[in-house]
Amino acid sequence: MNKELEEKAHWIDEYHEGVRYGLEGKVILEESSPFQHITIYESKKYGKALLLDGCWMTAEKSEKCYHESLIHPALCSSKQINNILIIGGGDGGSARECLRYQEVKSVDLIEIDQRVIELSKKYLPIIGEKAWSDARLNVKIKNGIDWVKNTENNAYDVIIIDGADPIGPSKKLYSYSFLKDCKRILKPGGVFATQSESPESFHQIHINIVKVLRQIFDYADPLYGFVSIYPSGLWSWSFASMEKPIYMYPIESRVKEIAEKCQIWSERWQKGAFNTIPAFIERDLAKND
Ligand code: SPD
Repeated sequence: MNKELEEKAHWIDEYHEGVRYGLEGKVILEESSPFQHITIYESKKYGKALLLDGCWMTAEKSEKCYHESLIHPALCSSKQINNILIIGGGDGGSARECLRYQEVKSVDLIEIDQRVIELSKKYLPIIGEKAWSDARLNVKIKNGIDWVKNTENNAYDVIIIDGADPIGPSKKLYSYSFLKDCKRILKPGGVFATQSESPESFHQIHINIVKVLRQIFDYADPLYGFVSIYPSGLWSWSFASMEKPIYMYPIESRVKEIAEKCQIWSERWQKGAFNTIPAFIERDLAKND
């Protein structure tokens, strides 16, 4: 951190149910878009960071924990990975991870808030990296719910939901009707993936997401990892498919292509991450309600 920043250092906290999750640093920019309040922050420990409506979304030095965990279990296992849909993901990190695969022919990134993309490109270019100039990436500034509703059946090999928390504008990204539409537009042999909150800080929301996925798809399972800047640090991502839980079984050629480039994800890590389900979560998921 430079001297000027050192002098002005203060804290930003995400508040959640009587707990604060904070980083020391300095606000670089704050503005309100038509959709949300956006903050760009320079933190002492994790580098530049993005907050939406006061919640941590990403930071330069912790984003790999999130993006690798969301993308690689899906892309390593889907039968085909020609066409990928990302809903949200305006910082570019999910697109970057998808585009590491040679087999990927197109990635449609549907982000509702143009300012998130503009500010991420300007202040967090290290996250989107070369994805922004990759000819396979199609960015559309649109509402993801409408996009999915208006897409024909069996359109995508992999669907990734990289949304904000299910409060406010992103709530519908976790609803039964939206997720049912996602299944409709997923090709047979495809994999669906979504961030699914912290089993500790957002316990009931996490349970609800996995249960809704299990109502819609034949198989759905959460995987657990860490994102230090998020509430509790413990985070989850959930994967769903039809006929077999194929997301559990990475395809060897893809593992070979990708593993060396990853900081967190590996075949071994993924196996453990699906298995570190806390006992009380397993019990809660088994309950009928
Ligand atoms: N509390 C954070 C929930 C996850 C939000 N998505 C992060 C976007 C990173 N591309």
